[in-house]
Amino acid sequence: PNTRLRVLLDMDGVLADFEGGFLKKYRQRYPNEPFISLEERRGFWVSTQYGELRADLCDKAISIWESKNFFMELEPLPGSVEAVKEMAKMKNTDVFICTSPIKHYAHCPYEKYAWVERHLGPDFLEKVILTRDKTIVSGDILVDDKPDILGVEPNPSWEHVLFTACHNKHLPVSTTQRRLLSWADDWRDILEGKR
Ligand code: BVP
Repeated sequence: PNTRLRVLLDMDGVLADFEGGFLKKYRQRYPNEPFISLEERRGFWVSTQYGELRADLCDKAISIWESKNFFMELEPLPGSVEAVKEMAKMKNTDVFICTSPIKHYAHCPYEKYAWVERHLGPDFLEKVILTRDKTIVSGDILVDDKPDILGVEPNPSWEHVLFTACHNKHLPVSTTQRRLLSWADDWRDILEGKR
């Protein structure tokens, strides 16, 4: 029997502040356009909500995360770097970063590796999984802020723990899906419960 616990951690919205980084750069680049505050964010897709605000704002939003240095310059979310480092040192625990790059590949994949090296150290580059389909990756837990994680595998091996973000905090609490409210929440207890 495998006694080790395998934890998969999403990057954007769990380790790196995608929403905060997006809003800051969107407002800098488009100071005269309307924007959606983090309090008003609803739904996972930023581009969809901007497109609903005004049709042309969908492409303006996309232009932000397709720009060079967007992913590289994201700030770590509070406590994320410390939590990952502590988790990776825990006995019988394997931690991987499981993240979906955007399809505009000019900068994003490179910058995701650079972010990991900078904030978590070069040894962590071994732990990066870039995939557009997380259901085919096996693990015990996937911590992710996206409410619906779908792909070709109908029964993924992991339990999805929903990481609270501005866009998902209003969703009704599911009876089946557990939440991690932030990195100050009891992630250690969630891990222990899966062993
Ligand atoms: O790399 C992120 C940004 C991008 O999707 C990826 C989500 O990856 P995970 O967090 O699931 O690993 N992204 C793209 C859009 C719109 C594209 Br059109 C968006 O609105 N929000 C978003 O996060």
